[in-house]
Amino acid sequence: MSHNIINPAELEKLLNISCGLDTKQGNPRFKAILHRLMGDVCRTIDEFDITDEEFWQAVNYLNVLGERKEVALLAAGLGLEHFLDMRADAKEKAASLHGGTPRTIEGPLYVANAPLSDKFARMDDGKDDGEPMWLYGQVTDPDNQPIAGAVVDIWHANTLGNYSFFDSSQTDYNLRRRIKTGPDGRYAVRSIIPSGYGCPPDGPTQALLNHVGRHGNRPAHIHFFVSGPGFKHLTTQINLSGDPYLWDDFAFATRDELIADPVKVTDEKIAQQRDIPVSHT
Ligand code: MBD
Ligand code: FE
Repeated sequence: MSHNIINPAELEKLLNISCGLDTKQGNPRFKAILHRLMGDVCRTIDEFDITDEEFWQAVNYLNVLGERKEVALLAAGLGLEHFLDMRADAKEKAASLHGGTPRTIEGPLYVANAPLSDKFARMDDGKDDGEPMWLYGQVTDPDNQPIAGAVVDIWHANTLGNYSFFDSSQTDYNLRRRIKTGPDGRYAVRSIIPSGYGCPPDGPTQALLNHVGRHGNRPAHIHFFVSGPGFKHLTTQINLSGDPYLWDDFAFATRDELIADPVKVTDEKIAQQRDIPVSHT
């Protein structure tokens, strides 16, 4: 590493003009943030003596990242999306507002307006012969009282780890459903057990991960948005236990409280004991 060769005052002069600090025009918050970021970029270029070739490589990388629509994927892989969760958790803790199911990242693969149904939904289109999976849940308020009419928006990957709309081989909204809770706050879905996700191997996110010696895999997981009238929106996931990437998620989304341990139901009696509505198909 070399030392900085640029005089800080000269850098400041440039940044003041390039970030509009010398004018009253523009948005003050935006200008302050841009000024901070640009200062950090310039000092990094100077400190590491970044070559022109490296600079243009970075420019090209950002163009490819946009072309491939992988900006949000890289943000997840660099832990930036998890960092936003860390901050939201810290703010809630400071305000003594913690409790309930913890949040975790949304990721880049949500699609709005999935089919909406009451109390139960079948999520898979029947074309993937993955292992059938039933999910049961109850939406409650902080005092554990059921919330009727809450909307649970669920999305997950197929047995190849791919999501509908990002995989032309799947039907629209396959494995994406919104379910409204009943009077007891409960909902249920039938779907198939998802596989873990891997970053596109030929994409710019995986290329960056390779440069830092990391993989781009996520454990098998199921995404949830939960919203109820008058309640704060929850973004969360469950991760399936037993997955080799459970605690090695490239997007840092696993949390102790969000691990689901699937029970294999092979026996009608067990189904009855657990009150599993096997007649729901
Ligand atoms: C996913 O399925 C995902 O949930 C995240 C966070 C990143 C990439 C793919
Ligand atoms: Fe996902």
